[in-house]
Amino acid sequence: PSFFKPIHGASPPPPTSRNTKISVVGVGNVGMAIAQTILTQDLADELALVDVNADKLRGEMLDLQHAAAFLPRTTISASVDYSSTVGSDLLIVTAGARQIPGESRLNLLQRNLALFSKIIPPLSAASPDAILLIVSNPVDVLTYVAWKLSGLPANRVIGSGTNLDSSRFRFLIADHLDVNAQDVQAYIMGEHGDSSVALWSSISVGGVPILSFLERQQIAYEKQTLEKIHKEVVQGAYEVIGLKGYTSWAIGYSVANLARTILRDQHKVHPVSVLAKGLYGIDGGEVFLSLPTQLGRNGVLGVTNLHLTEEECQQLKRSATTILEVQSQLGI
Ligand code: 6V0
Repeated sequence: PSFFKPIHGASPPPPTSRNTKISVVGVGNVGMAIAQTILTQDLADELALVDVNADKLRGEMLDLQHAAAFLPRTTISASVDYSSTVGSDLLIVTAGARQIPGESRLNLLQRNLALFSKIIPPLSAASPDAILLIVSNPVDVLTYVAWKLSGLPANRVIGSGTNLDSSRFRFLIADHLDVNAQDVQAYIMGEHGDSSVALWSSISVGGVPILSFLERQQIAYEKQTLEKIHKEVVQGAYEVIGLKGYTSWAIGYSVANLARTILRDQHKVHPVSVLAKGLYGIDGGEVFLSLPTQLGRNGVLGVTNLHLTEEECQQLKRSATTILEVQSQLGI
């Protein structure tokens, strides 16, 4: 029974455009931070949560549903079954095995590979038109794995990559110069991890290129300060994990920001992990790493053609080699 009565002479509803549906796989710290940011920012009509832990999953779903009176209207569902994700526009994967003390990164990766071979095929089969966004670590290798397992075209498989690292970078530069982080244009490229590359040559604040400004003003080129800032970016995640056990809020905002650009077709540039073969001189094989990428409703629309210094180019190639070495040990 309808709660509302139709008014006199009302016409039948027009053919509606479909609801926007986002699925989040893995409702741990990261998945839930992403889910709640998506809800508060009104990015989806439907939110489907998936995890293997049925009790935690139902608990998280109810907890979010109970906020309905304070949030934009979103239908929230939760299931251990991937069929609940059918027809998604965006699939976000945060499921991952945690490192056991003493376990090598490679062993952890092997376990995550086994996990992904269970998760990705049913996900992409239920939503063959979706954009697949990988967050689980090591994100670059797992994005490559997800691309292979999903059968989706490369433009529709993206890793959250250095979108978060770049935000940490912008925050630290802004803090150092006492400006707003949103006015700082600065990118971290390459691997989301130890071999990431800070693009000092292209940093600008409010349209002013920083390095040439400092040189023109004959302010001492603070190379050590710059290197310290990059180190802090790389150490950032370890520091937060050391202090609170995991990272969640910044990755939640970072991924919601990507969701907005993709679903609202914003054509914005984000440093995210994409198939980099043939770009920026990366020619060693099929590798996903972060490049400044224009994103929209069709996923990757293109990669920007930034001018890199010779040193930055070499660092980026080294980052690609690091990822490819790990990939070659996987046997896929
Ligand atoms: P967590 O809190 O352990 O959550 C992982 C969740 O995955 C748990 O709820 C599990 O039950 C669930 N899970 C395990 N197996 C499956 C499966 N087969 N299907 C569905 N769900 C499953 O981890 P947390 O949320 O802290 O981190 C998740 C992942 O995100 C890890 O790999 C992190 O390293 C990674 N991060 C990536 C970042 C990035 O910038 N790319 C940033 C932060 C964390």
